[in-house]
Amino acid sequence: MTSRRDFFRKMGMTGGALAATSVSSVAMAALPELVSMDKPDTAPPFTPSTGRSYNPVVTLNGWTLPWRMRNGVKEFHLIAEPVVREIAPGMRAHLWGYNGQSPGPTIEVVEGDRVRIFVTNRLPEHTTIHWHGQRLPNGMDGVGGLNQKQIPPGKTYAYEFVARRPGTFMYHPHADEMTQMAMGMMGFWVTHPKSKHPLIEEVDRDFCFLLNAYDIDPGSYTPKVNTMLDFNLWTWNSRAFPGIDSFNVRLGDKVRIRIGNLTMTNHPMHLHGHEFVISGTDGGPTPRNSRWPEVTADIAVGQMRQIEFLADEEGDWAFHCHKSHHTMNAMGHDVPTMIGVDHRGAAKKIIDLIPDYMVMGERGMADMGEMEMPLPDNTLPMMTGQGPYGAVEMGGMFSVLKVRRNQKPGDYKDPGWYMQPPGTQAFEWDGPLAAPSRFRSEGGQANPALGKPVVTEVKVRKPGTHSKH
Ligand SMILES: [Cu+2]
Repeated sequence: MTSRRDFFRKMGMTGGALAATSVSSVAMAALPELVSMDKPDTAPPFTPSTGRSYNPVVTLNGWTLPWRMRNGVKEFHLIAEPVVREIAPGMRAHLWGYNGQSPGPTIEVVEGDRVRIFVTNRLPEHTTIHWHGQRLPNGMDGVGGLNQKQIPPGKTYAYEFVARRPGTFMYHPHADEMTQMAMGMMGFWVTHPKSKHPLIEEVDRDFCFLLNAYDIDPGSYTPKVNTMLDFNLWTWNSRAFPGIDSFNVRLGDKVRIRIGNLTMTNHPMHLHGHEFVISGTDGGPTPRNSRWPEVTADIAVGQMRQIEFLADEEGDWAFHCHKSHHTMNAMGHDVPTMIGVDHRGAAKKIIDLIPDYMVMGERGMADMGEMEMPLPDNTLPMMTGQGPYGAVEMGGMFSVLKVRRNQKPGDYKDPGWYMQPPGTQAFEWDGPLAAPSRFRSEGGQANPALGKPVVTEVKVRKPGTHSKH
C-alpha cells in the first residue's frame, strides 16, 4: 500500500506549495491541500489509506486525486486553471484543465460516501462543474444560471452530495461550455460499489479515459474554441498516438475499460483479438441478459461505456477508434487524393518556383508514415509511431493492449513489444502461385461484356470546403 506522502513523491506531484496566487492563503488554510500533477504519465492505482477500501482504477495518462477525510466527509480540491499538456512527445498544447493537467484528475469514491468538492476558479472567466450522471440534490448539479450562480474568477465554491449510485461518471463545466470543453476541461469519476454487487464484476485491471478532440492549427499551441465539428486532433485523455500509453495486462486477466465521450462526434471503439461485452453505461451496470459479444462499441456524444473482456490471447493487440481519420493527426486533413496521378513532371516545374514543394500521395498515403518531412514547430506528424516492424502509420485515437504471460499481477509497466513465436506471423511467400480466381460474368447475361477498351472518365476535383466529420 502506498502512503499518501509516498504517492505524491513518486508521482512528482506538488502539494501545498502551489497555494494561492489568486486566492488568499487564509482562505486556503481551511481547504484540503492543493495537489497538482505536472507529468502526463499513467499513475499507478491509488490505494487509499483512509475510507472504505475498493479496487482502484488506472487512468490512462492520468492520475487519481487524493482526498482528506474530515468528520466523515471525503474532501477534494479541484483548481480550474490554465495548464500545459503534452499531447505527444514533440507537441504541447496550452489548455484549460484542473490541478495541472487536462483532463483533470480522476475522482474515486465508494457508494454511500458523503463527498465535498471545493472548486477554485483560476481561469480568466467564470466556470461551474456539472457531475455527469450523478444522483444529487438539484442545487449541486452545476448548470450555471439554472442550479447555481457562476463561480467568478478567484472564488471557491463547494459542492456536497452523497455518491448514491455506483458506476462510471465524468465531470465538466456547464458554463461557457463550448469554449471550456474545447480547451480541455473535463475529468473522470468512478463510484465503486460498497459491497459485492450482482451486476458489477470484480476485475484484475480497471482502466478509464475520456475521448476528447482539439482544433489546433499546425504550428500553434492553443485550441480554436469556436470549432463545431472540424477538429484536427483526436485524443484520449488529451494525448494522441504515439503519446497514448498502452494497456498492459497479464494473460488471463479480467479487464474493464471505462470510456466517456466528450467530443462532438461518435467514436466506434474497436479492440483486436478479443470479444468484449458492454457491462455498464453512465446510467449504471447493464442487466446480464442485455450483454452480447462485440469487437466494436460505438460511443455517442455525451455517452459513457464500460467494456469488459478476458485477456486470453497473448500479443500486442491494437485498440482504436474505427473512424480512420480519427487515427490521424492534423496534417492529414484537406489533402486531395493523388493515387495513380503521376505528378512528378508538374512537381518539377513547381519546385522551380517553390523550392520546398512536396509530392504527396501518388502511391497512397503510406509514405507519410515513414517520411521525415519538415513540419511546423509544435506539430505532430500525420501518422507515425514506430513498432517492431516499422512505422505503425497511425496517430490520434490509437493504442495497444499488451497481453503477456509473465506480466506480474498489479504490474502496469510496459513489457515492450511482443515477439511472435516462430511460425505464427504473416510471411513473404516466394513459392509458385495458383492463377487467381475472378468473377467472369461482368454485365450479366443481358449485357455481355463487349471487349471494348475501357474508357476512364476523369473528373476534375474542384477545391471545396471540407467540414462534416
Ligand atoms: Cu473516433
